[in-house]
Amino acid sequence: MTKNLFTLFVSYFIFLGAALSSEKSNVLIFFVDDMGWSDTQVNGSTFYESPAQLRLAKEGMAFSQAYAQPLCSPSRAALLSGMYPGARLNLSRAITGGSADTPKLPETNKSNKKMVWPGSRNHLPAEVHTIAEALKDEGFQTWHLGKWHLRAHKSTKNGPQEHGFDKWIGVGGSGPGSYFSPYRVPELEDGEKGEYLGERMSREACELLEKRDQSKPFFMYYACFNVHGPYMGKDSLVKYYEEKLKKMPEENKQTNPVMAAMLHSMDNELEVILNKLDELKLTDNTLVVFASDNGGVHWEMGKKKGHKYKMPVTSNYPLRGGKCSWFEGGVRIPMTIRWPGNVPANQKSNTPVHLIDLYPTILSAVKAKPKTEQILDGLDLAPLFQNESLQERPLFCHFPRNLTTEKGMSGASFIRLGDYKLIRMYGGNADRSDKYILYNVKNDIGEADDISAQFPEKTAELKKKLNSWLKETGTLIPKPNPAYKLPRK
Ligand SMILES: [Ca+2]
Repeated sequence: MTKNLFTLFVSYFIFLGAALSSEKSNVLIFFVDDMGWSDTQVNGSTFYESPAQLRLAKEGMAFSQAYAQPLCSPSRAALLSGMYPGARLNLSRAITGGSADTPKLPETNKSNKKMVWPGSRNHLPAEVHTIAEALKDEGFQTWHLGKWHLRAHKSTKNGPQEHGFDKWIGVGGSGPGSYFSPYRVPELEDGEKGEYLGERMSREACELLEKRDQSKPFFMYYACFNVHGPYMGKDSLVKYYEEKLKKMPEENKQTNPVMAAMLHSMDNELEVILNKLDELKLTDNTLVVFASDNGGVHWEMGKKKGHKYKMPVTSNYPLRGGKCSWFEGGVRIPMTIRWPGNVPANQKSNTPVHLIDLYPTILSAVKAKPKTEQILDGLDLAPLFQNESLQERPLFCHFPRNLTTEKGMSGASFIRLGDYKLIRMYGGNADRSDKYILYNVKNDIGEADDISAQFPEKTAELKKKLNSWLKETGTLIPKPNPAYKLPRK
């Protein structure tokens, strides 16, 4: 009898152990659109209010040097594929009607153009094994909500359903038609007139969580519509920030009440979802990632489009540039990971990391492996969660387009290694050869001083590394336009 009881006892623990070890963490990625690194209290904003992000940072690890691509589509491709999309997939720009099925480098350009720029892909190729597919293979239920922006303009192919998602609610392109119903978002039913998009999407997320199949873990990719244009905030919030602005000290550089209202609403969406995880007792077993897809919009929102204020959308200060640029203001993003019991609480990591790291990090978190031959450009961030250092590696960006957000700057590729960032600006010299610029982003976060002449060895070392990477990936590289004619004087 005693022996039988003992056997029963042991079997129970073996069973329990097996059940626990086979229980995989859920994964939730809350991915904001166009939110700058400085657009949060976590990184020091005093005008914008972000209590849910502060909570997440307090309960997890906030990254002070996380990188994305400079635009929506390539960042979404980086996140879902785990690869550098500009170099590996020639998907380097936001998908528009002008993007191509198979991008090429044209032979020539118009005679008034100095350079020939490569095309950019208009979809996430079907052969990419996305993180959603990888998690589906591991038995996850997989949901996409919100903005997709990874299929050709007006196409219904290459949507979430072809990239591993079981369910999708909204498959948005660049931005919603409106933040108040009717929304004009593909595959999202309109709500009652005037319903607010952020509230609707977070409610949909909560319903998915409530109605989930409890026998399976879930992967929720919440691709938030906020805070991309059109710039529309809830009236009560806009009024609140208009009043708050009057009391802000002189040195405050973020002055747009509409953006403040949109960021506030986005933080509410996060709060609603985090509260639902609490209520359903899912918090302890869910890895939550909060991140943005590119820097803040630092140019003016004109009044002509119905925007309330003629002023910059946000300020990325102390960073230079913003969305659509390779300066830190365009590519450095807020990012936090919370995973109770696995990621230490209330930690800040200054290690440079990238959206491409999320794929291997999530795979390792759910004890899965990539496919043989699968290219993953990032690293598993697990050592950082153990307070160990991550192996030093270069981070890259390939952004070959004619850039217009800052005068005198053109499309470029860059490498970030240690404290240094070397940029190869295509056609950046007077003779249309490529110009190399070096910044120490630790000492000079605003990228004001090109130190390439002072540090020729560092410049040469990084130049070599950057150019071998570009060669290795076989990507399309801009070239001087053979048809270019100097304008007549
Ligand atoms: Ca974006």
